[in-house]
Amino acid sequence: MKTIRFVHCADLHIDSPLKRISDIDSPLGELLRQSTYQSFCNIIDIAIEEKVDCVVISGDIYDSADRSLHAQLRFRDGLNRLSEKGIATYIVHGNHDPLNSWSTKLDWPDNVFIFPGNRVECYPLVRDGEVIAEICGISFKKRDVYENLVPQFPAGSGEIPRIGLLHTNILANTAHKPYAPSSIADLSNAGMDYWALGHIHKHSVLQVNSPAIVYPGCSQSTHPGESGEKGCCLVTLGHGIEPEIQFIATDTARYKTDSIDISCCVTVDDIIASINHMCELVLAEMSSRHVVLRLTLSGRSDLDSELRRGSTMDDILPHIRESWEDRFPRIWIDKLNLRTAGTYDLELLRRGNDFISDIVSIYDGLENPQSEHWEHIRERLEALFTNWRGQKYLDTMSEVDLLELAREARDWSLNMLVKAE
Ligand SMILES: [Mn+2]
Repeated sequence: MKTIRFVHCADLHIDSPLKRISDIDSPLGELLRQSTYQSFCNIIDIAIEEKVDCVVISGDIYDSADRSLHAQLRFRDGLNRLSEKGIATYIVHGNHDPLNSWSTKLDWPDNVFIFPGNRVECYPLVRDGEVIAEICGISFKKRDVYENLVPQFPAGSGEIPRIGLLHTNILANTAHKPYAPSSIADLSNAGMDYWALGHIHKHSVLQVNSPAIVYPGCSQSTHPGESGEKGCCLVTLGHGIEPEIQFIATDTARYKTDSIDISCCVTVDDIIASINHMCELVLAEMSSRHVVLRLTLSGRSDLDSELRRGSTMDDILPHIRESWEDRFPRIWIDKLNLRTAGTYDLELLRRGNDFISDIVSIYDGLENPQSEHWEHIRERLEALFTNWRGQKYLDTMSEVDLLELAREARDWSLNMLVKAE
């Protein structure tokens, strides 16, 4: 039995505008705007270098349903390069680029298979005149598809590898809109060897075999909420052997959130030096990618009150940005948050007999995760964290995160109260 090799990508969001980043300088803004297309070009390069049999794309090629002709022409350029090398491309559309907004005015290269939206279709993958695999899929015909599409996939003969292409939200994931919901059990019983999924922007292998169920994640982050590496999967699939799934980063810009403890800093210059040091480390870690960094200053420091005075923080940020302006690849500090606290003696405040000591004792009570305060807080927060819209912007919080947040709130309160005395 022959093995096949293919590239699986999804959620390219070509020509996505910048999201949730303000006041970025225009040369870097342009680089970030190009990053979705650059990443797609990198995927095409990998497919050609690796001499794969085909490329499968599991939806959200464009960022919006009113896709620009520009984005479509660029996408077609990439497919042309594959077609010239005899590499077939199989495409389904997702909620961001449903078929009812798909341009019919363009000619697509040979060997490009676009799945219809009204039924599951299966196309053969042919090598040297022989059918070596079958690729089945269905597109979103409109944006809001809330039915489970998996039961429509036909059973196969079991003689050649089969790949299923689908833009879907695995049922349990409440962080994303429940488009075309399905479950691991549904997918496992559909007679596929590999499920090439799209929609969830974080790469994950939900099942390694029988069948493999894979989200490659988006190919390029488009906002600070999507941190970490992004790319595609290079897959080797043969009947009766465990699939080999290799994630390859293709992104050209990356978003990172980090914090710096400034408790050892004696002067504002020390803080600036620490931030610059971190920028240096982050650039080295990102190996030739542009970086958007969101930083938080933390720790107890005598500098706390100085940092909170007047426009100190507003002055530090442009100063640092300016000093990194000429570096390439670029690094940009998108936000500089302040989570520091003063160096007051907490024990002394606790022993007092006043409003401040009451505040400290309330927060001391929160140190016990079983306390009834927490029960109230969790009740209030639940709706926010189980809602898909809330989850899109907020990470799930562990007990440790909540305790950390409570301490932060205590420090904020005490900073204001102790200073006011
Ligand atoms: Mn998407």
